Amino acid sequence: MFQQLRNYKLSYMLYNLFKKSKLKHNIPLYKKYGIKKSYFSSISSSDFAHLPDTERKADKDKLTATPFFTKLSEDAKESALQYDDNGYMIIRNYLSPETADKINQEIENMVNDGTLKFRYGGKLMFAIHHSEILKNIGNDKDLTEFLSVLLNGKAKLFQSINFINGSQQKTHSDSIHMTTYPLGGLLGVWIALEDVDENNGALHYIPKSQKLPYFLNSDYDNEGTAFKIGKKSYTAYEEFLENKVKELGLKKEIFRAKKGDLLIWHANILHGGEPHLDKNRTRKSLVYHFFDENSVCYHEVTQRPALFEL
Ligand SMILES: O=C(O)CCC(=O)C(=O)O
Repeated sequence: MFQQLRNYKLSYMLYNLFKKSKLKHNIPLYKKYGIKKSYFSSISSSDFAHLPDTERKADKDKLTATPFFTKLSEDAKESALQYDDNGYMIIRNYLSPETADKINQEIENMVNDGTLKFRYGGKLMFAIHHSEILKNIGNDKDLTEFLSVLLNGKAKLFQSINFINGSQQKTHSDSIHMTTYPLGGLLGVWIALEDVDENNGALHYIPKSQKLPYFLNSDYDNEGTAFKIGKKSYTAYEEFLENKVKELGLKKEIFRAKKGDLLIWHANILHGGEPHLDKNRTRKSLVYHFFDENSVCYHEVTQRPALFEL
């Protein structure tokens, strides 16, 4: 019964209405983009289909002038300069092993005392609301300024996810979960909190796949109707993408990371989690997602506007 109600846009609207203080940031944005909907209504890419899309490119002069960039190693600088082309960049040793250990201890304490609970099959969501250290890393001024240039917008921390084990998530683009108008207004920042390789569920990504179209509801026939959201399961999206990857002959890479290494991914890069083969090892890691404050942010599949908690 509850499951069925969840298919109706009206149920989400009521939920949104209840949370409306976390949606008010959309009022000026809807006005700016001419969206004639209330800010607690359902919203999806079909509401923006008539609008032009703008290509986001990181301004190289601005990027190299950021204090964050100037402090990077030569390898990380090179990686940052290729971000637009590759769809990701890597910074080795971003966090010290001591900081990573401190985070791991805080997460363990919060799991043990019930502050954090595993959701969606192994995700510890929004630890930033309970941990100063995680909040401070994600809100670091130099980092967010740098990310803003990569985004060609204004980066705002939206959420954190901690993992104890590998997510084993199938290849996907974050733009199906955290879509924006204009497209591309999202960044993922992934940090290894211990050494990670192909045996303990490494992160994988497909270089340059951010250049593919943004595959959204209409691409896998899941748009729904005026009253209902699309009824296909998320698995249908994963299968659609798996076929695309095969058809295009795309090759994934695996991020072999040392504790403290960081990878930034583009809103549309295809990525996921490798099988977690060695069950005797954990795979502690952290992801921050940042939205562009000047974009409308929503969940394409359920057509819900994103709630800003911070
Ligand atoms: O860490 C992983 O295994 C994958 C995480 C991921 O795909 C995501 O946060 O979007």
